Formats: sequence, C-alpha cells, structure tokens
Amino acid sequence: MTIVEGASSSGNAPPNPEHGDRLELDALVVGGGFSGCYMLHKLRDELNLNAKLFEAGTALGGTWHRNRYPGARVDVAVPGYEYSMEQIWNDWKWTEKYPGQPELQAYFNHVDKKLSLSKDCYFNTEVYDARFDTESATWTVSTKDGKRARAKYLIVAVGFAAKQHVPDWKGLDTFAGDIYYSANWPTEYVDVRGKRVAVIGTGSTGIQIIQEWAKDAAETTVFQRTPNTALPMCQSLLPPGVQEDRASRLQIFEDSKKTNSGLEIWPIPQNTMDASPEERLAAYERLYGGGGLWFWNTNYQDLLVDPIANREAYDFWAKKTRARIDDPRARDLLAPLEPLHPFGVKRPSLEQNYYELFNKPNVRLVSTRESPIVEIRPNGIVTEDGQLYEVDMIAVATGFDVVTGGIKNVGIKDRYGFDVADQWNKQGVRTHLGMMVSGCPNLFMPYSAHSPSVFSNGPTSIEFQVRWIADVIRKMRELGVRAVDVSKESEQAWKKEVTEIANMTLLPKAKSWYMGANIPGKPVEPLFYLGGMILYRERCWETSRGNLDGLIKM
Ligand code: N01
Repeated sequence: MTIVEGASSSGNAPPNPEHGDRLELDALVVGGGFSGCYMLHKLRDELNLNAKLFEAGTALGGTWHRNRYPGARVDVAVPGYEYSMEQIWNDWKWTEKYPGQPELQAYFNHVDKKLSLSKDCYFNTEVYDARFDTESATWTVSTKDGKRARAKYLIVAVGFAAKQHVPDWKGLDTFAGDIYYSANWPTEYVDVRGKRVAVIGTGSTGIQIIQEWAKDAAETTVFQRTPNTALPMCQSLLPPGVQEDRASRLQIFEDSKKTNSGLEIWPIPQNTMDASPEERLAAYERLYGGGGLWFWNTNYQDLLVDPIANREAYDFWAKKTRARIDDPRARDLLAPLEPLHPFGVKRPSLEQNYYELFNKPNVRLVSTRESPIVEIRPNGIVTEDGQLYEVDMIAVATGFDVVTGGIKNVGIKDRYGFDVADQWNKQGVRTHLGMMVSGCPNLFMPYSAHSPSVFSNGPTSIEFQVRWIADVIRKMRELGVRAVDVSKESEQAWKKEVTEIANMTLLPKAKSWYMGANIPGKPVEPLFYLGGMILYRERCWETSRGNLDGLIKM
C-alpha cells in the first residue's frame, strides 16, 4: 500500500510498515551504532526532518551490540571514547578505563533514553535493497521482513565491521559440538567449564575470547595464522575526579578536534633514529609501560613510514613479549625474532594476560601458517598435516569483510541500477570523501571506507562526519536543491589521494583487512584515509563550501 506523506492507512495514525504500509520519510538511517544514533538525532531534532532508523539487531549499539562475545571491550580509553554532547555525559559515569561490552551496551541504553531514539527506530529490520529513483529523487528501501520506506536522504551507517568473515572450511556444518561466531554471540552465558575449546583467529576478538575461555576451560587450543603484536592494556578503574571535572572533560573534546587521530594525542615529533639509543629506550619504555595503544599511535613520527624505525620498535616489542613466554616454540610463534610484517601495519590488540596463558599446561598453540585448517569434523578440527584436534566447542574469530561486506548486505543500487558493492568488489572501492558515491544522489555513509574511521577515535570522527552530512542537507534545503551527487572525477581524485598517502606508509606491506587482503578475491587496496583528521576536515569543507560548490546539484 502506498501512503502519501502525512497521511496513513488508518485515519491519523502514522503509517505502519509492520502492516505493509510504506513509510514516506525525509530521511532514513540504516544502522543503530555510534554514527546511526547521532545521525538520527541530528536529522530529527536539529533539522526537524521526518527521520527513522532501521536496525537489523534488537537494540542500539551497532558493533557493541553484536560483538557480545566473552571479554569484548574497547581498546580506546574513556572518557574520550564517547559522544561529546554534554546532555549525555553529564550524568554518565564509566567504571573502567577500557569498558567492556556490557558497559558499552548500557551506555547506548543511556544515550537512547537521553535522546529518545528508540521511538523512531525499527529493530529486527534488515535492509537488503536500496534503489534511487531519479524522477522523484527518492530512495526506496526494502527490508527482509517486508517493510518498505521511501526517503529523500539515505544514510547508510553500518560501520566497517557489519559482516563477519567465516572461511569456507569443509565440514563446518558437521561439527557435533557447539560453534560460536564472535559477531553473533548468544545472549546467554556460554559455560566452558570442563570443556575442550578451540579459538580460531588471533585478532583483537580472538585474543579477548582466549583470555576469557582459558580461565575456565579444561583445555584451550588456539589456532594462530599470523602472530598479533599485542600490547599490554593496563586496565584500571577510572580514578575519582577524571570524569567529574566538567572543565577538563570539555577540554578533552576540544583538544580531540585539533589532532589527526581524534584523540588528545600526538606522535613524538622526531624520527626514531634521530633519538639517542638511551632516549629511544626511555621513550619505548614509557609508551609500552603506559599501556593501551600508545606504543602504536604515539610512537616516533616515522614508525609507520620508515622500515628501519619500524624494526627498532618491533625488536623492542619482541624482547618484552618473548620474556613472558616460557616455551621456546610458543615464544617463536607468538613473538618471532624476525617479524612477519612491519609493526603496527596490522592493528595491534590490547591484551591483559594473553602471553602468560601459553605457560599453562592446558593451553596449546597451533600454527595454521605451518599447517592450515583443512576440515572441520564432528569431533574436531583437522589441519593440512593430518592432525585432528579433538574439541567440544569452537569460537570462530576470523575477522570481517570490512566495509564492502556491510554495504553489500544493504544492496545499494546506483541510479543506473548497478549494485555498488558488486562494482567495488570488481573494480575497487570508489567514493568521494568516503561518504558519497557517484551515481547515488543523497546517499551518505559515515564511518566507512576512504575516511579516517578506523585510524581515528570513532566517536570524534563520526561526530564530524555526521555534522558535515547534516550541514549538506541543511544547505540543500535552504538552496531548494532536491538532490546532490558527486562526479566520477571527484571520486577518482579522492581515490588517488587515499592511495598516494597509503603508499607513503608501510601499510601495503602486510596482508591486512586495512588493505582488504583478508578476504579471498577482494581487491587489495588501501581502504582507509591516512591523511589524518585535520586534512580530512579541510577536504570535506572544500567540497561543501559556498553553495555546495564541490557537489553536482540535480
Ligand atoms: O579480526 P581480525 P578481529 N584460518 O581480522 C585469522 C576491531 N575490534 O575481529 O592475521 C586461520 O583482526 C586472521 O589471521 P591473519 C579492531 O579494529 C576491536 O579480531 O589474517 N586463521 C586473524 O588472526 C580489530 O582490529 C576490538 O593471518 C584465519 C583473525 O583470524 C577489528 O575489529 C575488539 C583465517 C582475524 O582477525 C577486527 O578484529 C574486537 C583462516 N582461514 C574487534 N582467516 C576492541 O576494541 C582469518 N584468520 C578491543
């Protein structure tokens, strides 16, 4: 049934898509994580638009709602990893420096209450198709449960990790025990006491699950392909005073807007080898000992650019890490003397007692680099050398089809009918500023590819992108512009900038998800903007300057 704006199928009641009505909206937001929630608030409460949000899950929180595996916690410290809106933080108290998933979920519930978001959200609503009609300049969006919506502006806010990657192992569905996927973990407690468990994958997710499961399981087998250059988290309770002082909390947000990372931090403004060996060691000790990602994101300025500088940092890390592992074989597998790739070109995880776990007699390490997994059988996991590892439970933590996977699920078709993700999978990602796609007018994508996203503090860069999108929409309405698009030339220029900056770094030297290299068949290319938030902001304002001078007005 088609409903015209402002009317409904039953008198004055709003259209109800649960009953087959089509929602007629100004704006539709897809995804209820950090960017989707803020976007809905901006569009609805500041631009006074008729805006709704579709979320595939059962609650707000996005990645923090889906990734509820044991031990899940953020690797950016609070306060700082949160919205800067005072109405949200003025009566919210974090307990730990690196909050766990339950606390992050509670935070989203708090945000929901403060901004009254849920009343305009449809949960369990998974979008599978979105297409633009040039004549009406609207997007029509369809969901798996039969809802349909038409909107002038479509904001796809599904983040970078909306689609888990599960390798195509033979026999996966024959496993007789319990198998758990990190990004779709059950809400009920999973009891591993007395069980033989396996964890496949040693990214941030795998390490966090291993640390929890190895506490209680009878036997833990870890399947590692590439060693993680994990850094000590140094978790702590937030000391009193950190959050209570209004002026210093405001200052955190002010300072974070002036840096490249969106955190109030800068790398050491010196090249590694220009420091004396004593100075360098002191700096490394300070960064490593301070915990968190400091050894990665506030190291010497040439860490991710100069191979010699990088090796110096790796050697320091390896020495520290090797000293924590008793068994010589485990030591060589977990922290080899010869690095498999430069330090930090794959994201280091934060760990609490990860390396010491391998000193326990009931924790074993299997190198799938030496002998890959070839089959899952009812009673366990088989590697290429014919070895069967008998287990009762498996946790799969093999990462994500970053960006493209989530966009693929939404099924975005450009105005010529081509599927955007299909084109990206064939020819590589094409965007302008990581937020717009040529041929997709009025489509905006915060925290996606080609933007600083995963190389910045999420909430800071999301707030910037959402404000920019809202500003473009506000200007469109003031100017009476129905739709804006970007040119192919703008896309090409942006891709060139993304690629040239990445090629100045050591990032292309590893097979990482930053480069799309973790998914078989996916084009290997830089997926994120490494120019930093300062330059990124400038580029965005250049595009929307004047009367939206950098955009095509339709
Ligand atoms: O995914 P990953 P993740 N056989 O891609 C291995 C964020 N995050 O979910 O390195 C065997 O990093 C793969 O091996 P390799 C954070 O940004 C944040 O852990 O490709 N192994 C790797 O070890 C993070 O960086 C937090 O050789 C296979 C692992 O699986 C990002 O999400 C918490 C395999 C995948 O690691 C992704 O993290 C969680 C195969 N066929 C996530 N295929 C925090 O804030 C893949 N692997 C703390």
